[in-house]
Amino acid sequence: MKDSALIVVDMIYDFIDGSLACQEADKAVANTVEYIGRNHPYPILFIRDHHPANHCSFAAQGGPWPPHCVQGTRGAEIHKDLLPFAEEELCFCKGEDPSREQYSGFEGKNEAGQSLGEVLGLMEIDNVVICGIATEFCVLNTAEDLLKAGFKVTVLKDCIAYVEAQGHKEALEAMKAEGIRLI
Ligand code: VGL
Ligand code: ZN
Repeated sequence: MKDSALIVVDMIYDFIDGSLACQEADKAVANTVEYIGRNHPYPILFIRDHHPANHCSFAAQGGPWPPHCVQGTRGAEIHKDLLPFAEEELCFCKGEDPSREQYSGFEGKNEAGQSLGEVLGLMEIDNVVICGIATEFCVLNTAEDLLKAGFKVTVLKDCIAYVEAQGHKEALEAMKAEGIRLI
């Protein structure tokens, strides 16, 4: 599967056991590790929500969320079981601009300043397989942006976790209707 890549979205501690812990997160992480074990090697790209402490997404600034994934804290780190697969140039941070909410990882940037979309293009990837957290926010928005950009998109439905069951269900239905494959 030379032209395929796995994109692991926000499998970071605040979404797993921290301030924004999501439902089924432990299961999603364990299933992702298992999936990688069955399908490695193919490129694995990571998205990280990575906020400054004064981000507009936080309640103190009028946003909907408690502080989460604050730069330099444990809550902003990739889960230890996935860390061995994370190469620096294939980790893309988003949500760094304090004045802008950014659920999609598509414009996330690596240390060299390249975006996810750009790097997938350079790697000649056509098929993206997505897992991660949260279904109804970052997974949905990232999957939709990749689809719009012309990639074939598959979401691993046993490897995603969510804020709220109803939103999770609706996001899966929306993705399916748009032509995103759920397996
Ligand atoms: C996300 C809530 C707040 C996400 C990010 O990436 O799904 N959700 N920030
Ligand atoms: Zn966030």
